[in-house]
Amino acid sequence: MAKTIIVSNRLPISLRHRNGRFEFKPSAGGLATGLGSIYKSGENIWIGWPGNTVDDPEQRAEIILELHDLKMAPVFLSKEDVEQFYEGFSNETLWPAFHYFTQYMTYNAEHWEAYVRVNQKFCEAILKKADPDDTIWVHDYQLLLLPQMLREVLPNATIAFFQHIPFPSYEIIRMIPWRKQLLEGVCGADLIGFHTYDDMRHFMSAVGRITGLSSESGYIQADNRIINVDSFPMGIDYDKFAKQAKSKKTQSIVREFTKQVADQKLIITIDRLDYSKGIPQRIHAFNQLLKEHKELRGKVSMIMIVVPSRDKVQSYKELKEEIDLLVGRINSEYSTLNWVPVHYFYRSFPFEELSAFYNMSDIALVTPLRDGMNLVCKEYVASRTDQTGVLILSEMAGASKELQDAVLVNPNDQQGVVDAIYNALTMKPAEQKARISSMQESLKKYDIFQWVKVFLDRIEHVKEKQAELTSKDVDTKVLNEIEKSFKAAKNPVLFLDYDGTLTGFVANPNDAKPDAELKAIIKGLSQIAQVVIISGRDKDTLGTWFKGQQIDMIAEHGVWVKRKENKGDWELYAEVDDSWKDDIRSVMEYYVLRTPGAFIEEKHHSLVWHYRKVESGLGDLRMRELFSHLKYMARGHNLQVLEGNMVLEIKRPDINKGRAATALMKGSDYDFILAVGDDWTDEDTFKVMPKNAYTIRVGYAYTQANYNIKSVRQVRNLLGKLID
Ligand code: GDG
Repeated sequence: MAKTIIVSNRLPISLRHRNGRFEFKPSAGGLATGLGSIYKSGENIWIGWPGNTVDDPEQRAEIILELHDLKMAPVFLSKEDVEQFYEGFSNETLWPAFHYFTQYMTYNAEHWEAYVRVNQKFCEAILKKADPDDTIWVHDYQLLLLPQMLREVLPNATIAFFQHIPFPSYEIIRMIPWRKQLLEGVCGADLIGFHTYDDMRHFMSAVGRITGLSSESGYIQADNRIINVDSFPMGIDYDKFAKQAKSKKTQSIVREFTKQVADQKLIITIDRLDYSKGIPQRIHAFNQLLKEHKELRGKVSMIMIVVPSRDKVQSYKELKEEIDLLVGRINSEYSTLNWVPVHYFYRSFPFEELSAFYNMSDIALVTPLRDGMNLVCKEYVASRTDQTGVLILSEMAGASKELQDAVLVNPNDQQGVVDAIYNALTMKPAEQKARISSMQESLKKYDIFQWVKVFLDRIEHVKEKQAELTSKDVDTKVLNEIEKSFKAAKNPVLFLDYDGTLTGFVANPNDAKPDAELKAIIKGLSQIAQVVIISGRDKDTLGTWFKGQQIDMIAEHGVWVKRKENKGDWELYAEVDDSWKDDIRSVMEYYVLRTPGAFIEEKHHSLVWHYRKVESGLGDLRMRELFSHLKYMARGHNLQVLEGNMVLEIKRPDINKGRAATALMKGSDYDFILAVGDDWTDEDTFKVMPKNAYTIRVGYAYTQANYNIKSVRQVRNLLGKLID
């Protein structure tokens, strides 16, 4: 049976040296709990770094055995790997970039090489355990290259990726010299998840701009499959926090702690040591509060827990020094014999004590400058057994998108934070309860278990969608069948769209003229079958490009036709009334003036607004504006507005390729029909084809056609095979 493999940089345990021996300490983190039911069942396994370097082969063997019993497998990293891959590229390049701290980014080629090397190490460790149809769920920014590395060896595996930290704007991603490799690495996955919609939007935009892959409504179209990108806001183990807060143990700690702080109001802050968490800014705001509101001195204090982290990285060392200094300054300025403004702890606490801190604090001040999600704020809400308390939450944390009942602040707006704390201190209990209980409802529903379930269900959904598409793939079997039935036919006809089908897209439509290979294919086919080029192009262009070829041509989606037997001119296939054009053209011209790179193409029966050469993003924006403008006008003129590949076209609704193809086939008895096209205009052709026709859509989009084919190259190969 196929199994599930969880992969993350760190295993959900810590390996510690103690008196020459190793000890494992399990991690009680949210992710480890949420995934517990997954990796502990059946043959499933969690692969990752145990968090310490082990050089002795005997010790390694021992660790492998012990971890095996815990359903884990280690990836051993050398001291150099840790310095260059983990502290280096992961934490000095990617972490600051992804949190918008570009001033801390380093661009070190050696670190990059180590990143590639260690991702490869992970890949090898996984390959030792994985079977071709397993599901592999990769976590976080340390392993961005891994999905593609795995895909190359296990093309049919189910690979998913979730990023726990933010994904920044393209403007930041483009600064990284290895951006393309990183994005291509992630795109090896079938499902890519982020905490918020903004993260996913940024990712899709970066992929489009940097790798050139196109995407629509959360689906990226890769070469031979679709990739789903979606947002999955991670939850916490709600019941665990709610239960712990009520437990005897925690309540006795609460009593003991509160005795020591008397009846002061308490503000809790808990973070890993990190510049993204906005710790100094928070101390400044608290300092300002005490300065502005003298009456609060002696009555409110802040409990500040900073969990040691990455203290070997220079920027973290400096941050620690800055925090020490600021806490020293505020405490020395305001403390009295029975009151200190900031109770500062640079260490972590056991779970029961953490729970007590949440439970006894009147306010949680969670003000990161950037945070993928932030679980501390959710844990605070879950620990409020009597539903009082106020959560002050930064707009820059992913959690703020869900927790709209928190008091939301911009962490850079010091006065805003000061005012928020003041308001929180004076907030009426009824309002506190209304806010906390509404947040509790939502956190209960979307807890970590629900998150895991939704993510895993989505993986299945993507695989089903992919399967639907690949079942329609023109594979060798289908190819042989088409060839065989073509060769047996006495009266075959081929309807071939031009742009995107016989030739690729280029920035200037006039540069897409047929090359020597294509001309030879068309010539070869025309000697053994009836060939119909069916295109949206204007008749003059088609006429020039295929001059001398023994083929039929349908131009402008069916307005004009040129039959090979009537050697002469083009015939009008549809009556054309173009009195509407002047009005529409003037509107389109206005959008050309506002959009550098856009231009209008005039066809006999339609006007086309092209934006392929417009700055990406701007083109889309203007197209949407023009679309709604034209839709409004179209009603008056009885016209149809259609969105194509980087174009917006407005035309008469009764003219389409389907109608033209039907007219052309009338009276003939074809015993083989092939229709190939790549966009919505070709769907009209596919729709009217008889049941026994072979209809093929280029690219992996949903279609009425019977088959999908990967690319123009493949179309040419198919046609070439028919001539052989
Ligand atoms: C990354 C992303 C995203 C803290 N102090 C103690 C303690 N903790 C626990 C908290 C909480 C966890 O650490 C911190 O989680 P956060 O989510 O707040 O932050 P990161 O570590 O930066 O996590 C973040 C997360 O991944 C998940 O996707 O939310 O945005 O940066 O669970 O409870 N636990 C104990 N004692 C402590 O003193 N026992």
